[in-house]
Parts: sequence; C-alpha cells; structure tokens
Amino acid sequence: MLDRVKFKLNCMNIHSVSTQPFPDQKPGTSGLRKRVPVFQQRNYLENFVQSIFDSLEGYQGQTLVVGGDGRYYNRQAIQIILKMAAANGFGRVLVGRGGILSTPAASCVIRKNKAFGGIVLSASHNPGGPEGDFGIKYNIGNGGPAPEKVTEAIFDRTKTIEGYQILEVEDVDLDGLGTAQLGEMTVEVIDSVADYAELMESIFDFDRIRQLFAADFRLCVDSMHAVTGPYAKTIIEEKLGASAGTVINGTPLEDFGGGHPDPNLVYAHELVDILYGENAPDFGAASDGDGDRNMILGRRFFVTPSDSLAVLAANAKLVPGYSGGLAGVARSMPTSAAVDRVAEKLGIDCYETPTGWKFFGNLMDAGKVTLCGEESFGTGSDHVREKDGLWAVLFWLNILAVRQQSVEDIVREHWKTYGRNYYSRHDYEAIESDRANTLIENLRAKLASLPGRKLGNYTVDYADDFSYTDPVDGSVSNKQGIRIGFTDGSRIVFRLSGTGTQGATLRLYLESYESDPAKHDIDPQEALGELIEIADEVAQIQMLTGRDKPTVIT
Ligand code: G16
Repeated sequence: MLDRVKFKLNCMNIHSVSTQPFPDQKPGTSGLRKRVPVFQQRNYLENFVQSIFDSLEGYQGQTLVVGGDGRYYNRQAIQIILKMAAANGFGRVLVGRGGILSTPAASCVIRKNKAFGGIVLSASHNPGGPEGDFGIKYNIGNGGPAPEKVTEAIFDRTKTIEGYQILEVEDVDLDGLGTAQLGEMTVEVIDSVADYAELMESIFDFDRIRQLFAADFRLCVDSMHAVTGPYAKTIIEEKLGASAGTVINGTPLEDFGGGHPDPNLVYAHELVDILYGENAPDFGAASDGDGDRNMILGRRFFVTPSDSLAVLAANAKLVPGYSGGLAGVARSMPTSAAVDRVAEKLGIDCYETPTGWKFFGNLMDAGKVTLCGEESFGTGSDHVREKDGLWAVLFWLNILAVRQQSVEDIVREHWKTYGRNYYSRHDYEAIESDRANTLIENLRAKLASLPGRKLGNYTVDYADDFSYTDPVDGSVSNKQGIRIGFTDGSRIVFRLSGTGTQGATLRLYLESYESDPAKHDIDPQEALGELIEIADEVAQIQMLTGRDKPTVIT
C-alpha cells in the first residue's frame, strides 16, 4: 500500500490513489474488453474509469447512468465506479437494480433522464465467468457509444495517468429500489426494465401483437442466460401475453451458464434445434450477453441480419412508431446491400458506415437516418443510440401480426420484389495476431494491381481499404476493411475484428446478388462457392492462418 496516498478533503473520505499506466488500455469497437483477471489487477479498472472522467468536461453535479449485463465482476466494478463517480463530483448516479441494464436499456435511461453520460459494463457476446471476458464502455449524452475523438482522448489519458480519486465508503445495496447517499452524490437504484418497456410500448402495436399470441402463434426467445431474460419475460410474456416458457434461459447468470452468449447459428444451437425440430414454433429469436444483438428465425428458416434489416425497412410503415416513414437508413460497410435496394425503392438515402455502432449516432442525431443495422446481428433505430435486440424481435412480431404470414413467406416475397443478396460471413477466431496482420498487409499491397483482373468467372471492378468521411462532422476514419468489388456487384470484404480478446479474428464477408426468383433456393455456401475460393486465393487465408476452415460460418 506504499503507493496509496491519502488526502482527506473536507469531511468526505475522498482518497487520491497514485498509480501507473497499464499498457494497452485502448477501447476497441465497443469499449475496453479484456479477460476478467486483467480487470482484476489492482488499479486496472480504476485507472480506466479515471481516464474516462478526466477526458470529460462539465460533468460536475450531473447525472451518470451505470449498469451492465450481469456478467462476473459486474457488481464489483459497479461499486468501484459509484465510489469514483462520487469522488469525482457527479451529482447523481442511476444504476439498474442488481447492477443490471441491457445496453439498449442503458441508452434509453440516459436519454430519458437527460444524463450526462453512462458507463456500460459488458463484453457483449463474449463468454463470461472468472476466466471469461469483461468490458467497459462510455456512452455520451445522446445515449450512444462515445465517438472516436472521445475514445482516443480516453486512451491518451490512460497512457499518462498517475492517480485516481475514490470515496472510501461501504458498498451500496444494489438489490433494493431506492436511493442512497455517497458523500454528496445520490445513488438511485432503478427498475432495470420499466423505462425500456414503456419505450417499446410507445413504438409498437401491443394490442395487435397480443391478438397474435391469443390466436395460438408460438414464439421461442432464447435469452442465453444473459441480460435480456427479465426484459423479455416482462414484455413478451407478461405484457404481450405469450405463454409462460416462451422465454428460455431467461435468468441472467454470471457465467451465462457456461455458454457463449452470441446469437448466431453456432452458439445459439439450442434455439436452432427447437426451430428446426419437430413441432417447431412459428418464430424464434435470440439475443446476446448485453441484449443489443438479435438473431431471427422462422420455422426451419434463418433470416440473415442483412435481410432482416431490409425487411424491417420495407415494412416500417406497418409499425406505429414508424408509420410516418423513414428519414433514411444506414448499414455498416460489410453488411449486404439488401437494404440499399429498399432505400432506392422508397426514395430515401442509404449510408454506408464503418463497422461500429458509434458511426450511426451522428446520422441519427442529425435526423438523416431512422433505421440502421449491421451484419453482426445488430439492428436498431433512432429510439435509442445502441442496437437493440428485443426491439428487433418486437418489430418482427408487429410485422407478423399485421401481415399474418410466416417469417419465411415474408422473406421470400421480399426476395421476389428486391432480388436476393446471398451473404455469408466466415470467422477465423483466435489466430496469431502477427499472421492476421501479415494477411491484411499483403492484401493492402495488392490492392492497386487488382482492378480489371479476371478471377475465375469474376472481374474485379474496384479494390480498396474502406475510408469513411462522416457527412455530419467531416471526421475521417481510414483503414476500415479491405473491399474487393466485382463488375456484377458481388463483393469480398476482409477485416480484423475489433471485439476479440484472444489473438486476432479474421472476418471474411461474401456477397453476391441474384434477381431471378428461380435461383433463390440455393444454399448460400454453394451460391458463394467461387467467391470463397477466390478469397482464399487472393488472401492466402489457409496458408497464413494455418486453418483449413473457418471457426464460425454464418
Ligand atoms: C460491436 C459493435 C458493433 C460491431 C461489432 C463488430 O458489437 O457495437 O457495432 O458491428 O462490434 O464486431 P467486430 O469488430 O468483432 O466485427 P457488440 O455487440 O460486440 O457491442
């Protein structure tokens, strides 16, 4: 404790603790994500939290929202953050009961209470538990992830930090609703679900969805032992009248029951088995650790996230909250262009942003975009500034209630109207970082030589490293993914994940377009077969990663 220097300020027990920087506290696509033991090092979390506060201006006396997905270390982290927020001069903190706030609910609470910002604790879809992952993210007053200029300021501060401020007091009881006083700061433990449920009720036609359930429609929602359990039970079972048991794995557990709370065809296999099994329900959905991602399934039918976004956009007017139409739509660059076709038909703008929800915030704040989404199982709208898993499920339910068709019929009809964007993502997880970087550098070196070249039956139209200029504030983000576009509109995209915590994860995205309805029934891996081969040839994936197949295919 030699480095622990105590100062008593006034009569409050504010302690200034001297520290030294830790290497690499760099926030990635969604905040700082590391393994739990890294976060448990002495002063590790404290340094990062102080770096957040030091990068902000004008928060004295203001409100901060704090909550997380309930994973291991959530409660301990919250106690530290509360004491540091009090020592640093926040006036009030709103914290979800039990420390629970899904990411979209945190965004909702920040906006509703006009808070200065929020701290969201989650490593999203990454596994939890003592040896699992933990994460921390700062959200600004619009309810969305901090933009790059803020995360860069936080990172810069982590490199020079020498100390932090903390109040020496007892832990706050997080399990009962009510208020507590921490020095001059008030802590309010709020209902984790209420504000969010009220917002959902203001957007969707709950009466119509109730009629759907009354008419024997069956749904299965897999909360994967993560944060959406209480939200889904309250909204879908209690308020909308779906039968008890509709929500499975609905109790948040610190280690997500040992599972990997990532709603895709591989990790949400329990739900997939139910929807592809005997007596399958009409509709299935899963969400991730912190409740911002979603996977949509019909009976024996998978809806790609890119298609889901396009279907929501095309049917938005059926939902009361969007009956006036959409201002515009946005998708991340690797997301398929299915929604572009809907935007064209609707006569609205479609923006292509880098991967990362933070890029949508400016567009929504400027009123340019109402709906947005990503291939990584994220869909959302301007009702909050995060992607929102349960919102997407309710959106689908509202459409199903109005159209009275199956999920599969709705998607097939959509393809008939707009054509089908065959799409797949291949992930190579936990490969050696050096190998992954070499692969990307080699590709970069090749880009200029590719246009005009014939690769198999495809001719390269353009090849670049995606760069984005924000149309609202003019900020430029470079090196956002290698794109190889072909003359027929097909694409191959390569990028390294910004959310993994072990080695590097290479993502390969493949897309081709088919307008002929007679050809809409091909297995996507087959339809994309030649592009998959071309990708390996151009990037030498197998040779450089040492893997003969991807870890996950979606
Ligand atoms: C985060 C971001 C998403 C982004 C995803 C990409 O999701 O919020 O906007 O699409 O990461 O991850 P990667 O860089 O690994 O491809 P989440 O759900 O992890 O917060």
